[in-house]
Amino acid sequence: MRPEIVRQDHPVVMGVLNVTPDSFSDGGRYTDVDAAVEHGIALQRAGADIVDIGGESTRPGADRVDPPTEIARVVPVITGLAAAGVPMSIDTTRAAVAAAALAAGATVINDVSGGLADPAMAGVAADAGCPWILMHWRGHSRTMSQLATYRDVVAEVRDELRQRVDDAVSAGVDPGRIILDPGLGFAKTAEHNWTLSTRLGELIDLGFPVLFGASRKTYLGLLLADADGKPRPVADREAATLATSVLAAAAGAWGVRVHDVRATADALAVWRATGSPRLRRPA
Ligand code: PMM
Repeated sequence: MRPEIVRQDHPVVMGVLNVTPDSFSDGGRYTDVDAAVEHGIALQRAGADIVDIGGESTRPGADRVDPPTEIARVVPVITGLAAAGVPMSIDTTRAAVAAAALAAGATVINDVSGGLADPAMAGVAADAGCPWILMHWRGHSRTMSQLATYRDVVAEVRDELRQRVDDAVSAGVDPGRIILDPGLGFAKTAEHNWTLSTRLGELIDLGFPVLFGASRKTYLGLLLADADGKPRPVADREAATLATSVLAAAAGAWGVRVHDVRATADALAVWRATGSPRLRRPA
């Protein structure tokens, strides 16, 4: 296990490796095990501290896959990357998938449902004693856009994440292994994402490391829409993603989850070389 990754003091770079046919950015590119393992190794060489392996797309409207399919997608890739010494998280909402991934060599659970989707997940995390990323979530991909209603998105995300932490700790999870994530784009409109980005410090104030996952998401495409209102294509949102990563680091985020690891590592190197400046927050 690598619980020390929770205490790492520079922004952790988490590289995305989806072994799905339908994820919005890299879907279909790494369904072949060898290609996926090769890409995972390349992500580590490019500067990823950890590679996040996902076997089920969480893009809005995506259909669910059954657990054996999800396991069959991720386990061979995790086994190959573990043999190459690449640290990995498993991006799943299912306890059975998490357990299989940990047995194959993953060392962190990345649960976009924050423990809500599968009541057995907390037991797996507690037994493994591994870091557990609890993301803010209100429902599966098919329904989440209807759940994007908030009076104060930051206050509600903060309160709901605090509840997820309380549930995890009651189930025996070590609070020192918990990482939180605002869940950009999950039951959030573009405006919600911007508000959460602007007030990220209020989530960091909960006292847990915070992971920020903006990479190539729809709200960046909308920000950069052309004169006809056509969103910027996924592959052309990288410069905007880099800006979000540097700003998240400056706000005090523990880590960023990104597709282009090398560009992110370069941008964060510039941030560090200028003294890791922190954003000043209003009093
Ligand atoms: N976003 C996606 C998938 N997994 N996990 C965490 N912790 N945070 C995120 O924001 C997040 C995630 C969706 O993006 P992808 O399809 O590029 O993986």
